[in-house]
Amino acid sequence: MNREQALAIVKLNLTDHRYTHTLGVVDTAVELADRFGANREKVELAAVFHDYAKFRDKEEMKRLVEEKLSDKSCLGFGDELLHAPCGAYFVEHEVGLTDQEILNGIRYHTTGRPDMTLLEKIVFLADYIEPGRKFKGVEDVRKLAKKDLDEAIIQVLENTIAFLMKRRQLVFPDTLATYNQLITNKR
Ligand code: DGI
Ligand code: FE
Ligand code: FE
Ligand code: FE
Repeated sequence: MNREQALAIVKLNLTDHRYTHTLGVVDTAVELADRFGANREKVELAAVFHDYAKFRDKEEMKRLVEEKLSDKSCLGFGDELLHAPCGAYFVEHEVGLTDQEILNGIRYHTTGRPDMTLLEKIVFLADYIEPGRKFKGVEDVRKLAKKDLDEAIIQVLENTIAFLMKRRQLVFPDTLATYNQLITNKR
């Protein structure tokens, strides 16, 4: 499947705003792939499909996790987490992509996980720094992403965890575990 075919499929599933975000993630992810030496075609497809399930019915996704996914850990930490693992499932079973590296890029794009692959790191980071993002502190992360992938991801995790805690929202354990691992690796 090429970029145009993939984009045509996701466009049907997203709002205009979310589609524009997706185009930004694709461009940013491909740029990061070239900078850090990842497989361009795989990164591109993972980026195109990363938010495929963003607008699926939340109750339908919870049922899907309960009935079809072996990893149910996302349940109970906020409905925003559902679209990542469910997106990977839908992209495999509705779109027909079977490449596990690509599917894992979709699956872990919201929370990260310890031992992320290069592709997973790139999709995770591109989602945060694509040109349409206006988060406080995003410009600092964009600068870090020019030279050090892990430092940039540590900063995304710090910002996201602080954002969640400010709002008294639950922090997914693997998000913290990702942070802890990257900090440990730096020492
Ligand atoms: O889908 P996007 O908006 O492009 O971005 P995303 O997939 O990174 O989702 C962002 C949302 O996910 C945002 O509302 C914060 C939430 N989120 C990210 N990490 C965690 C989290 N929510 C919880 N409860 N725990 C997390 O660790
Ligand atoms: Fe997302
Ligand atoms: Fe994200
Ligand atoms: Fe996104």
